[in-house]
Amino acid sequence: MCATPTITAFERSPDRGRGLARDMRVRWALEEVGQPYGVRLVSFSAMKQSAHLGLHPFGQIPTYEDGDLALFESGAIVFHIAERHAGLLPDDANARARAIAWMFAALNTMEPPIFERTMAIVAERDKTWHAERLSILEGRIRGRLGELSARLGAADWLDGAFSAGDLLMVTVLRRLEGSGILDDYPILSAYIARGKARPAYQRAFEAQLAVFTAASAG
Ligand code: GTB
Repeated sequence: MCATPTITAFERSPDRGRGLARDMRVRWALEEVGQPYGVRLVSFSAMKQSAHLGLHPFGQIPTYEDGDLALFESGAIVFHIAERHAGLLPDDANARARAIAWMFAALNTMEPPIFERTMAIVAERDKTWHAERLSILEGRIRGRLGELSARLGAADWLDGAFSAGDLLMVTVLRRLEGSGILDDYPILSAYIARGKARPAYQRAFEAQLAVFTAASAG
């Protein structure tokens, strides 16, 4: 059994407590496996200073420290948690490999165009080519959502029981909430809702929201 790990999260998340920052997926994984954890909150300036850069070469959150292990990259952290605790990866070797493939699919196939769409909206709105860029990205996203929806079909989860692949996929898809895009993919909307209904998700969500609420009150 591990000592209590410590993760880092935004001192004041720009998402205003909507659970879209990537500490949410780490919190959720820790809640799923029943591992208590501590959180060190970091400001944007602290993230770029040497103490934090020693943990995270790109000066970002989340990080994960457990004894003499320090990790960055939310996917690597979730994988580490899933490997060391029961509940997020199947025991059967082939099923485990497939669940890991879904983790990569979430982060490597689905997340890039979805994240780029957010960046286009946040950072490229004033560009002359903004509308065209957004349309290209949304076309790409819709293509992937259609494929993912077809694969999921009537199943609850991507491959048998809920796994770290589902956990990452739901956090990635959640970034489209409020865009209207998910309205055209009812299978995926229901999938996201199933993920969000999990008690572990709700505990993780409340914990990150409490940080934002406290920061706003202070
Ligand atoms: N690939 C890395 C991982 O998966 O861990 C990416 C980590 C990352 O992008 N971290 C972001 C960060 O630290 C926070 S999650 N940014 C500060 C910086 O780079 O200086 C990305 C994020 C930020 C804000 C919102 N939001 O406001 O909705 C959502 C997600």
